[in-house]
Amino acid sequence: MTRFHSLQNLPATVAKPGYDRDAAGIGIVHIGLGAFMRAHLAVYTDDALAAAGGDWRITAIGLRSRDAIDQLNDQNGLYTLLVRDAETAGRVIGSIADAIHAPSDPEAVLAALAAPSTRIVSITITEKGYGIDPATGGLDVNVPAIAADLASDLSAPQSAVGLIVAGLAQRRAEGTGPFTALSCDNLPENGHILKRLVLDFARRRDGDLADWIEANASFPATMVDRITPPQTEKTLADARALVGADDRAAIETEPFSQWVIEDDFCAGRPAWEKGGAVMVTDVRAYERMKLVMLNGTHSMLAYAGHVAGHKFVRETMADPDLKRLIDRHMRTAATTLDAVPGIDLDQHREALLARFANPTIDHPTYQIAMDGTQKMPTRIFDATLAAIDKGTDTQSFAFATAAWMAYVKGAIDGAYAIRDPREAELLSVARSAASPEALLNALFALPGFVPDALKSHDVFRKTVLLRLRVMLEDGMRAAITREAAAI
Ligand code: CS2
Repeated sequence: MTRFHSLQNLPATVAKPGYDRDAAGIGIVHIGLGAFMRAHLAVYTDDALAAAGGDWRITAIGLRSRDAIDQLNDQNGLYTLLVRDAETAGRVIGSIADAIHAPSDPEAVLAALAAPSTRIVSITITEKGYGIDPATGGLDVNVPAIAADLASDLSAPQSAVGLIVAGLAQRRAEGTGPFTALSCDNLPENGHILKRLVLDFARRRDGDLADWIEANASFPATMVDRITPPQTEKTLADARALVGADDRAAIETEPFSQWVIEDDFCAGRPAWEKGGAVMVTDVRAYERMKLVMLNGTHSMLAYAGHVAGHKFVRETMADPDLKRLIDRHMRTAATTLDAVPGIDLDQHREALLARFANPTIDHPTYQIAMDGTQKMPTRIFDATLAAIDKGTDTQSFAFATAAWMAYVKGAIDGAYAIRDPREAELLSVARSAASPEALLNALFALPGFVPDALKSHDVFRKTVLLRLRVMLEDGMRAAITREAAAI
């Protein structure tokens, strides 16, 4: 079968980009070439180009493996997006022009960041890619890529923050205007966090540069949402069947998609609202809703589900007891929220339950379980503190916290790897814990992890310990059944 690389000879059933790719210039540099970006930002941009034109095609930058980069470049940036529902629909996305592997071609990366045509630098690097110091919220100078960049001449930055500062420094030196740095990751006030880290990094090197960035560049916050499982052999086989060629960059996703964006762009932006994006002045309510109702529930079901033997999210929804806990978690999370403009939280919960149950999506619980030390604070602990403040129920947050601890214990017993940037620390503090209480104390004591107000909250600790004891002594299955029976 020929390799997929052009829009010619595509079956009529496959939607194509609605614009002339060659006529549209590049205006976005995107750091982090994962499946999520290809199912989200690249699709909104494809729609914006079709509806309103402009030079907004994307140069993608990969910081780690070069696989996705080679796959895309061998296909002129084209790839198939499979949308999984009762029927699987296929669409070819044309918004990515090319891709660069930063470790092997730093000059090309800096040239792209400094190019006057580049007006937006967007990023999807997951929570751990930002180099946030969990204790201060500032830059973590102990993160190897950050430390290396701070000590270097920035000719080959390894971190996203380093790349953004290097690009802005070169633009300032060359008299080119700033770009907008656009965070598209699951962090509360993600753009504002990015701004803080970029200014922290720049100020450590050049105070004038930091002042220039603060005065000229913009860092809007965004809420991003689309469940995007990893590419599998089935993804590739279905894409081949749909486009009639060998597409190695195909990805799959769900029909639902949401993007709420703080409309603060210092050098213009694509008409993303033509693709359904919502432009607002304040994203915080939407972000909080997303982080605690979707991502928080994901973390709870991922730890309980993975330890109980459920491979995919849809399987946790087919488990009647766990489904009750999932519904409860969303309801509990919703009680911690203030009103979200235009959103009925009950309808939102119903829609989330349907998305999680989508029988055509193989979203691994083990994938969601990754990076717990980066996810639990914003998804579970912040919500717990909000519930305590509001005097609402925290049982589900206690269950989620205990489930994460049971997941860590399972890794100590060798069942699987934890997959967490603080894995070594977790294993060393937890390995010697001889009882559920000792394990809880050791994990609660992890520096910069559990907020102090929660660490010292005896009632919450007790409710976590009660559940952890059942999980470790009777097993996760028994814990899920007992918890569901008590609702
Ligand atoms: C998931 C998210 O892996 C995870 O942590 O909770 O990737 C989630 O699927 C997306 O945020 C959905 O928009």
